[in-house]
Amino acid sequence: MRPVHVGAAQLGPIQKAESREAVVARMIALLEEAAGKSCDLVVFPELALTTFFPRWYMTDQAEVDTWFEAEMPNAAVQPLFDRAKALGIAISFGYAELTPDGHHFNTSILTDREGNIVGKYRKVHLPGHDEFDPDRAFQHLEKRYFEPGDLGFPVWDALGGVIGMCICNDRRWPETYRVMGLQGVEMVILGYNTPSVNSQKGQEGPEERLFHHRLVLQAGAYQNATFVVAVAKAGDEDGHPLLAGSVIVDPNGKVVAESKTEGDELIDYVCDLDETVFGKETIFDFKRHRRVEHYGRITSQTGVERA
Ligand code: ING
Repeated sequence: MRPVHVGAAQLGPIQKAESREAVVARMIALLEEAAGKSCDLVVFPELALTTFFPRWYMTDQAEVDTWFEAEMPNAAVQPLFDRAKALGIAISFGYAELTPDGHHFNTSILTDREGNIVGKYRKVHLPGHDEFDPDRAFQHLEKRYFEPGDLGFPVWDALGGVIGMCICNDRRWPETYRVMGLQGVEMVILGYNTPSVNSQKGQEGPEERLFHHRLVLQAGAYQNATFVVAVAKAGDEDGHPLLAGSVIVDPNGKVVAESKTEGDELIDYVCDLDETVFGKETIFDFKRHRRVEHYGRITSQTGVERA
């Protein structure tokens, strides 16, 4: 048994006018609830400190940068780090990272139980577009405000196992899980802010979005014999609905815990990392079954080519 009691701390909506301090207080309340359940790790959503600002078209870089954190931790989030350390709980959350040399990333971090940052990931698959698109019901300007991540898909030895991170749209791409799977990942933790409606296809609503959301998580977990913990920022942000559906998925692709609301809600599960071993030693024993001599297109091509 290698149990990791993980808490998925779903956040309800964060309005554009809401302060980071108010959000951090909500995160600490979920952390306290997780401590009451003896969680070892608490995972918060993507861009957990602010509203999903990529929905807003901005031309003034100074205004854009107000949504970013120039240091981590910083004064606004220090109370969260302090409380997590006091409770001996590792945490992970997403935020907009502005580096000292002026780069902008959609980032997540992982701490140890003493509040030290031990892992950082920068979102690789940026969805959306970089210029105002009048044909969309609403904007999704992640390609405008962020650069693609430059850290790859690392994993870390933490909490007695092998932990990896990704962010939101990354979960839709099988390469994300497989690169971590090829490093022996046993738990992938991720946050997401997913609009409930497709901005380019209005008839694609929450039911279909929820179907695709669960599909990719269950596939990623099963095909790499890993737990997957996916945590939403959910609910109506200034009139823009975000999908809930936070889930914990086991290495067989089964959903073992799921949120019921669109608000601040903690779900939790004791993940025995030893449950990943059977899949890794049998059906997904990569070294025994993979035939890399036939996979060249996956890294030599970006788009579709016939040759
Ligand atoms: N949000 C969405 C996501 O991948 C999206 C964007 C939704 C892309 C549905 C494609 C289909 O969940 C973020 N922030 O990536």
